[in-house]
Amino acid sequence: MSTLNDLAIFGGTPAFSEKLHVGRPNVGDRDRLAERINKILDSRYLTNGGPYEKEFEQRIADLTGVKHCVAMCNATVALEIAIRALGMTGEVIVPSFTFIATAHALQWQEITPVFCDIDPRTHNLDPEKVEELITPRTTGIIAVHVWGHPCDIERLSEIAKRRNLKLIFDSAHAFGCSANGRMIGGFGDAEVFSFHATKFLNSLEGGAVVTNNDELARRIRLMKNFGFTHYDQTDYIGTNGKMNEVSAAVGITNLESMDEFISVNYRNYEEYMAELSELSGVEVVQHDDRERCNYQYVVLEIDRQKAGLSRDELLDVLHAENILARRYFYPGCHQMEPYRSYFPHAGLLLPETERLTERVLSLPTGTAVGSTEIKGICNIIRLAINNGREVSERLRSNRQLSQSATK
Ligand code: T4K
Repeated sequence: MSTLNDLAIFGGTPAFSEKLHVGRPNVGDRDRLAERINKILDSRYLTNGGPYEKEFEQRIADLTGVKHCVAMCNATVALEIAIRALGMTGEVIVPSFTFIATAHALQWQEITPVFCDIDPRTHNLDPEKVEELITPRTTGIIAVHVWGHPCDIERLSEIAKRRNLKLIFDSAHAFGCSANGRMIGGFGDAEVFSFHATKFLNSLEGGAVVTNNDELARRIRLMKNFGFTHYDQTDYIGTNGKMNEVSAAVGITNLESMDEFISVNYRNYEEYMAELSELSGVEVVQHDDRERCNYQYVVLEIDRQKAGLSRDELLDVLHAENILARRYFYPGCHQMEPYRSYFPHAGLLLPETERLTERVLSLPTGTAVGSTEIKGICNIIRLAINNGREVSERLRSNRQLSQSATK
């Protein structure tokens, strides 16, 4: 591929015959998994606190160095339960630059998510802005370790303590990552991991709350099982947040391949860095090599001025080649319903979020992607960016032509 006419968006053949996805699941040893699934079927113990669920919880607790791990059916329900168990009410401060589940877990319980801006260098909550948003109705903060990069845990913890607020970390991206050398999982009142198919470690669907607080762990454990304290007795409201045995078996099996997943992700990330770091207008978001990281996300920031074309134009170019890059996270939560209608002016307080959501692009990585694919993806990005203004111009005139054809 060497000229713009070779690009699929301008009539060329797509570079990949099969679609390349962001979020293709990492799959561990199939034989081990099959053995475990057979054991589950033989035992006829499929869910409700089975042996694999318990083993998975213990392994996560050991790996993160946290006292309690409560496995759940997914991270959204885990967040909802942690929020309720901590007694959050009224208003809770969250980033808008996150997956919508962080905000929905609050609104679902009629708690108002108050969207806070981020630090453009880290993409995480800006503690100074958090402090400005605290009102008498505020009961907590939910911070997100975006891309597995730790938030400013120290300052957020200090604010939470001083202002008497609960603090949860949404660590959906951060399993296997560290902050100042300590594994993520033991910070704040509780942290929540996601083991969804697209995550670094998957259990098909799954999540967990981890905490060092004994009483909180006890409450969360009851809440995920309808609040049952004994046969035929509930002490308070609960829901169904349980992880089934097959999910736990997948989680355990994948844990055994964790080092391999990290090394593949790291190799991919290094390769993207080497291929793209010199390109004007493209910045590969860097992971901090001093911390442990799962390297699950390869994220670009596209500077429209320098690149000559916008993030969305580059996205169109890539999609035409069957490279299904994703705009994580676009738009900000405050731009999605119902928040958009509830808080139509929220954007005024979120300038960094609004700027970043227009620039970010996640690229395919993980065990389904190798060097050949990365080279192919980067060749296309280079061709498009090196001719940014011309690509942008041609896309604009193509859009105009198709608009006038439909009139
Ligand atoms: N907090 C944060 C910060 C999060 O990022 C998330 C989830 C949560 C909380 C909530 O966690 P969970 O309740 O899900 O445990 C995807 C994931 O579904 C979602 O889990 C994730 N964040 C988010 C960042 O990405 P979508 O709607 O973009 O997923 P979807 O279906 O478009 O899949 C993404 C790509 O992955 C597709 O192009 C295809 C590929 N894929 C997906 C699945 C499910 C596969 O190749 N195989 C698969 O099985 O949200």
